[in-house]
Amino acid sequence: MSLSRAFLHLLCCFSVVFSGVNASDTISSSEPVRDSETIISSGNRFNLGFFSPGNSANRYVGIMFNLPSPTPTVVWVANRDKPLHDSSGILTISEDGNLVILNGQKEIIWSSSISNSMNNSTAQLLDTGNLVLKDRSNGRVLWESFQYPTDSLLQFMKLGIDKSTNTMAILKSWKSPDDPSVGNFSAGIQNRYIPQFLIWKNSSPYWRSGPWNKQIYIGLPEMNSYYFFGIDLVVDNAGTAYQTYSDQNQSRILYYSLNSTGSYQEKIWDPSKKNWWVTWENHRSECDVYAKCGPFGSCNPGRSPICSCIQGFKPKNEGEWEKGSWTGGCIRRTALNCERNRTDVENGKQDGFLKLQTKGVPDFAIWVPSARGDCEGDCLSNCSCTAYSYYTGIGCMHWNRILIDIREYSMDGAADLFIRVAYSELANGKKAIPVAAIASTVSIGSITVILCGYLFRKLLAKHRERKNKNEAFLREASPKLYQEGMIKDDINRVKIEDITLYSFDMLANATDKFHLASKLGQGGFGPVYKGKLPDGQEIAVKRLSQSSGQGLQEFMNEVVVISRLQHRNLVRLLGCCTERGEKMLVYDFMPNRSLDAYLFGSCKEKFLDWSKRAIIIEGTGRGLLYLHRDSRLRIIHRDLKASNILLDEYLNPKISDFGMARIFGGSQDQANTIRVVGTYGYMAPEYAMQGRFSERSDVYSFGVLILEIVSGRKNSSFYGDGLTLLAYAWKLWNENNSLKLIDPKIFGSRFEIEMVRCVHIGLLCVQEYAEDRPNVSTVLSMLTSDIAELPTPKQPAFTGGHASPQQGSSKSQGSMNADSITVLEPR
Ligand SMILES: *[C@@H]1O[C@H](CO)[C@@H](O)[C@H](O)[C@H]1NC(C)=O
Ligand SMILES: *[C@@H]1O[C@H](CO)[C@@H](O)[C@H](O)[C@H]1NC(C)=O
Ligand SMILES: *[C@@H]1O[C@H](CO)[C@@H](O)[C@H](O)[C@H]1NC(C)=O
Ligand SMILES: *[C@@H]1O[C@H](CO)[C@@H](O)[C@H](O)[C@H]1NC(C)=O
Ligand SMILES: *[C@@H]1O[C@H](CO)[C@@H](O)[C@H](O)[C@H]1NC(C)=O
Ligand SMILES: *[C@@H]1O[C@H](CO)[C@@H](O)[C@H](O)[C@H]1NC(C)=O
Ligand SMILES: *[C@@H]1O[C@H](CO)[C@@H](O)[C@H](O)[C@H]1NC(C)=O
Ligand SMILES: *[C@@H]1O[C@H](CO)[C@@H](O)[C@H](O)[C@H]1NC(C)=O
Ligand SMILES: *[C@@H]1O[C@H](CO)[C@@H](O)[C@H](O)[C@H]1NC(C)=O
Ligand SMILES: *[C@@H]1O[C@H](CO)[C@@H](O)[C@H](O)[C@H]1NC(C)=O
Ligand SMILES: *[C@@H]1O[C@H](CO)[C@@H](O)[C@H](O)[C@H]1NC(C)=O
Ligand SMILES: CC(=O)N[C@H]1CO[C@H](CO)[C@@H](O)[C@@H]1O
Repeated sequence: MSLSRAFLHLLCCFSVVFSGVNASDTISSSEPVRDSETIISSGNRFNLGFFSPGNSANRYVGIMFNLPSPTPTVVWVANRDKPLHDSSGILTISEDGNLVILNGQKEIIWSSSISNSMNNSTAQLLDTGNLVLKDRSNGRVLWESFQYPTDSLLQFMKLGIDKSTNTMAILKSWKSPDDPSVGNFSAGIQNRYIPQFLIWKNSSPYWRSGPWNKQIYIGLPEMNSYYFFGIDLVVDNAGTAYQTYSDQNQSRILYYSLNSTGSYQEKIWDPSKKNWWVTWENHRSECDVYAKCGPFGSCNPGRSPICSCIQGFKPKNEGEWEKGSWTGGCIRRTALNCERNRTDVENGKQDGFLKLQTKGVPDFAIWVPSARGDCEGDCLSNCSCTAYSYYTGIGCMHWNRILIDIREYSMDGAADLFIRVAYSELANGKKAIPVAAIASTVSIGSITVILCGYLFRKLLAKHRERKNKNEAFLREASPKLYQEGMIKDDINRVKIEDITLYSFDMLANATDKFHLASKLGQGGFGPVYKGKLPDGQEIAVKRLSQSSGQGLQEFMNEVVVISRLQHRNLVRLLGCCTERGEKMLVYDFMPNRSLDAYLFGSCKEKFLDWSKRAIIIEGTGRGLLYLHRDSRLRIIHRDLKASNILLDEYLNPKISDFGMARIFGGSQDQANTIRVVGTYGYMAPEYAMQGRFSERSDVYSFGVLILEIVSGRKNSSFYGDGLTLLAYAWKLWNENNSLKLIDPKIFGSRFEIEMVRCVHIGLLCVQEYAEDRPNVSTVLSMLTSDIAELPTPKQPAFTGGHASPQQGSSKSQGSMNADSITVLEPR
């Protein structure tokens, strides 16, 4: 009974896809496609046939992913504006060689409309999802569906303008999920000065990616990491500018589509859930609407109100602005000198630039062929130039007159923007850093990491001397600015490529002379202070204590290594200070502190629900994967733990403290270390016992972390019968009772299956033998359910004995107790 019902259900699901399958993937006049028929591409990725969208009864011809899903995922529609009203339609090749849809009366309701037609052509559905019409005699492609996209972007499709074929492809949304006719939104590549991805609502801009810097769209700093698989933009002087993508992983099904309410999404097929998983979408906050805050207004979704005028500007209409009507934007507080009439009193004082940090650049950027050092001066010399920015991969950008669609980011990768203001604004704006950041940037060209390390040592020895030299350099490079005392502040920050050296005085001032009140906590190697730079930027200063074991070499290691690593799940190192025998590291400040405060603190308002915990687990995994695999350096963290996971304002996890990371040579995957570092409780047995570390020892720590996040208990806390977390988790696992491990605060939230799955994955990570543990990419696949069947874990390490409380804070092998050692036979 139930079996036959299941069978019926199955039949029902699959009938959409498999009914009346044509053996071939081609259409010709003798082999047309009727309403009840389907053709399938040679590799089974796509099919083509008639369908009815949503609740509509109309019939359309479309190309769909060939997936076992009850509702087809349509990626292309032929007759989107001309539906058939019954099932008498037929897709065939007409006498003039065009691909056509005929209705029951044999009237042409849609045609590929090639004028110089052949009378012997054939159409084929390729495995890329492209339907091509070819001349059978010479194989020439006459028409292809990829040149006329609907609302979906598939791999290898060219979105934008291709001058070589003189075609332009843009996505046009459906009107509604029930109606594929052309809707209000469209998306494509705009190539005005610097190409960018743009979504239009009707014909006005609606959303903007920011300019392409030959690697990413700079308005999407998150592109630096995981999303946007293999996107590339092809640009040439003839006017070609199109975007394509090709996913390295051919077994993954990934595409982009623009839905009828203007949401552009990246989706990946989840075979186990038989559903699409939205991995990215354009619209994540109110600020993701074009020109939300009007001219010279800046949008920050984390702020209330979200709009503010950029420095030196005030609301055009105070009353409206207060009421939340921001589209009027802002105007200058003080007119620019270059705009004034010569008779004016304040004459003579040059305009200058204010630096706005990590802003998404405004629209209408103009590329100018100026060198880095000339970008500012060239802007200053033309009164209509209101701002400039220099971005690696693009070069110098200028803006004329109005600045619109400025967004602020909490992420790495956004550019700094320099806004032209009157001299008096420079002098008044105490918070602003005056010009010259570019001038003071000691540009050493394409310096390598190794050279950098060498330079550092030199710098340490000769810092004072160098500082004087810098002053001299600046005086020479920019005499006017120097005289006006504008660059004094910046001498305290000398930039070498990505690493900034801060002066001791500056950091002391920023942290109120390292006052106890600005202390954030005590890390492994010394106290961490919160500070505020003169330009208002908040920083965290880690002041390494002299007594710490960390030598100069390790310190340099950390500085050079971390500053090269950029990922949304890693804390950004801004620079360091090595004056007066001090060693200090300057990081981005993370307002929401570390994960342990949330997990183990009693604070009610700091409660993390399951979805946040899941995001933290996954984000941490991604950060770790980046360290292990995706950064050019292969880095083992070696001290991953809850207190090293910091949370940004949106509670995204960021891994911190790479002080103990080591750079691996490409071929090595395991190394011996002289001194064992790390935190007991998170250390893998082979590392704790023998100092052998590898990616798998980080996986071990990650496993402990997963179990802590799910259970809300510390690794060191003890359960009823004196068992550690790991031992307890293992005991419950063997009793088929993993549910009992779950944090009571999140229990009962209908995600128990996911939680138990996480416990399972955590246990796989902490298995005693490193070879048994999965690598991080496998762990991530398990977490995201790409891998449905999980193997059975073996016994974890450190579960043979009872932990003793003294182990808590020690961080070397000296603290192993006898019990554990008997369990852990060195191999
Ligand atoms: C179409 O086919 C007819 C014969 O079937 C032939 O005479 C004619 O030249 C062909 N036209 C083209 C454009 O190939
Ligand atoms: C069309 O082309 C095919 C393959 O080249 C050939 O076999 C067939 O005879 C042609 N038909 C006509 C009408 O020319
Ligand atoms: C499309 O735009 C028109 C006119 O602006 C509006 O009336 C309609 O509601 C819009 N449709 C959708 C789906 O947003
Ligand atoms: C490729 O994609 C498949 C399906 O999503 C996934 O199972 C597999 O882990 C991916 N492989 C890699 C190397 O990411
Ligand atoms: C389009 O996608 C957004 C974001 O996922 C969603 O909120 C919206 O409902 C979708 N629109 C339609 C018509 O499905
Ligand atoms: C400069 O002078 C012209 C004509 O004398 C006047 O129209 C303009 O408004 C003046 N500009 C400013 C900024 O005062
Ligand atoms: C200033 O910039 C504008 C806009 O790019 C340009 O049209 C104008 O020629 C420039 N003026 C000078 C003096 O270079
Ligand atoms: C630190 O603050 C003092 C007094 O506020 C000031 O005189 C000094 O210039 C500041 N030093 C730096 C490097 O900002
Ligand atoms: C910390 O996270 C909470 C959300 O739980 C958020 O409301 C708060 O604004 C964040 N704190 C800061 C300082 O950003
Ligand atoms: C746990 O479940 C498995 C299979 O579901 C079973 O073989 C095993 O005996 C169970 N163990 C306990 C302790 O109930
Ligand atoms: C991770 O492990 C899986 C399975 O053992 C293997 O197929 C994959 O290549 C490994 N990935 C990396 C990046 O080492
Ligand atoms: C055994 C032990 O307690 N190990 C660590 C558990 O995690 C905390 C921080 O989350 C560390 O301070 C402990 O040393």
